[in-house]
Amino acid sequence: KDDKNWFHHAVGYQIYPKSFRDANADGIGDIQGMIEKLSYLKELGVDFLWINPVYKSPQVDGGYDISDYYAIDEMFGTLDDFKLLLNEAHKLGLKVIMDLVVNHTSNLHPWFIESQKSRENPYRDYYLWADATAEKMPNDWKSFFGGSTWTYDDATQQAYFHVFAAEQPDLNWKNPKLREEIYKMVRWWLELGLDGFRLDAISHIQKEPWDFKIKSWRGNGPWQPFMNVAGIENYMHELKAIFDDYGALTVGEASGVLSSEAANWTDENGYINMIFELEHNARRADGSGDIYGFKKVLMRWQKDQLARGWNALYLENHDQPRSIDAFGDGSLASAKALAVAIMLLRGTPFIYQGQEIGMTNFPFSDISQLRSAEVIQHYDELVAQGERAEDALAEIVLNTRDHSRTPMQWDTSAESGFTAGKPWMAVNPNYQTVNVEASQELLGLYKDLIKLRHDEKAISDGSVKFYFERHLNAFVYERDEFLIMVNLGQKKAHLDLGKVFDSSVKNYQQVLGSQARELTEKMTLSAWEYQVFKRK
Ligand code: TEU
Ligand code: CA
Repeated sequence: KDDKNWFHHAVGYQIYPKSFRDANADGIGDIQGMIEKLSYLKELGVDFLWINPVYKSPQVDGGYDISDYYAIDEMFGTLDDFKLLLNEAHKLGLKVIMDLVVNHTSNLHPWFIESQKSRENPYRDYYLWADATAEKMPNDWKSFFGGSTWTYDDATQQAYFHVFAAEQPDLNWKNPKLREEIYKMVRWWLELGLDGFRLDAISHIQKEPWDFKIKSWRGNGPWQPFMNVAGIENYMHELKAIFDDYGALTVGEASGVLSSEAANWTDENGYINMIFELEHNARRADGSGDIYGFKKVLMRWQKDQLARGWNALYLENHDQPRSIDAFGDGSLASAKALAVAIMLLRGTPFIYQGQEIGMTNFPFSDISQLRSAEVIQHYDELVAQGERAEDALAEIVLNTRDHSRTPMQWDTSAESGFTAGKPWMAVNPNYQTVNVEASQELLGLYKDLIKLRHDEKAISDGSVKFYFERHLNAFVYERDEFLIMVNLGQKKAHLDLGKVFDSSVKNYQQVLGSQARELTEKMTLSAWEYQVFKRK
């Protein structure tokens, strides 16, 4: 399995280190904790790990504000711990990738501290500065985290640019010296033995914030001026050359790259191996997921990258509420149906920690239980605008990313076996019934699905074809000799295969299913039913 397309039959597992396992009882997950749990991951059957940022950071944005790219934050351990993790993972045949966060640094990175000192400072041009006054920013662009993309700095009477928090100033990729520094760092980690990167917010690295004619509302929304802007291809080519040197595995968080353009990023000549699309996460006003929208987005990405290109598949990550509540109805049956729906599509699936045991959203009842700075800021803004505290809380709780950041639920012991101390964020009160020991049924299904990806060429490399595309909640697709049918809802789904299906239903046998069944021309799928059939 040493081919360069090894990721076609691989499955990734995303670890949010702060909440995975705390080995030294200070309440914060750490690298030693990850090492302790490698055997669990090996047994699950995944092939590689994506570890969220453990770099040195003031932690304004969960470690996505890096103050030293070459150091591990003390709260997680040391560089030696990290090397040990790499070593132990590699011994088990698990590859490891980390976030590459190079759209911005922390405002406490030495480059920015220098940059802020004067207009003449040699590091000034590592960031994006423009003339402004305290009252008037250079343009009307809006940051992802609310407010202007500019923060005025009185000392030099200019403003600096940031698409996320003010503590995350954007780097100036036009500066060749900056790029050299970044490339040196990328090589350094690959030399150390890291197997690749998840490229954070990579589609934002190119922008023209000095072009004051570009208004924020251009095309489909306020963020267009810094989403996949022309010129980005030069930087991506330079990065690709490094990735190629090391055979690095790369997955880009590249919002703004349309499904129709994605193959240019991910095919044989593309910059990276695959892209996380962010479109399928759309929510209704009540915070619940839009299943029909979910289906439509996934089908479009699958089709647009069928002739060329490759998908990254996921239900959850550290930025989204838990899928069992967002797209499911909180039931185990819904978690299982969602697992089958996503895991057998064409692409590389990523499982987010806790998804495999059916972890749920957290019943937040007080603002003090939340941790994400931008959510708390949003709450404060709502209250300042006169909203009642409970209404403001209800609004942010609908889709706060804190839902997915609570500690991993290992067992029924105190604090769910996550820590022997006091956890940095409360453990979900349902840990007595939702934990690794108690959730063997869902875990078993994930293991079966991973095994299918490893063993069946049709699932790893086969084609994909969809049926009943306009059905509101039945998700039906064919991967060569496999037929996957999932009811992503509580309402029965009546499907007349006889009308659309080319092959004879008699030639199929059940591989997996939420109940024993034969394939027939007329099928009625019950609530959250899933079926996987294989042609004999
Ligand atoms: O998220 C970034 C992110 O979601 C945006 O790039 C996206 O394009 C935008 O929200 C459009 O919908 C990543 C991390 O996953 C997140 O945790 C960090 O807070 C963020 O980058 C900043 O580094
Ligand atoms: Ca710890």
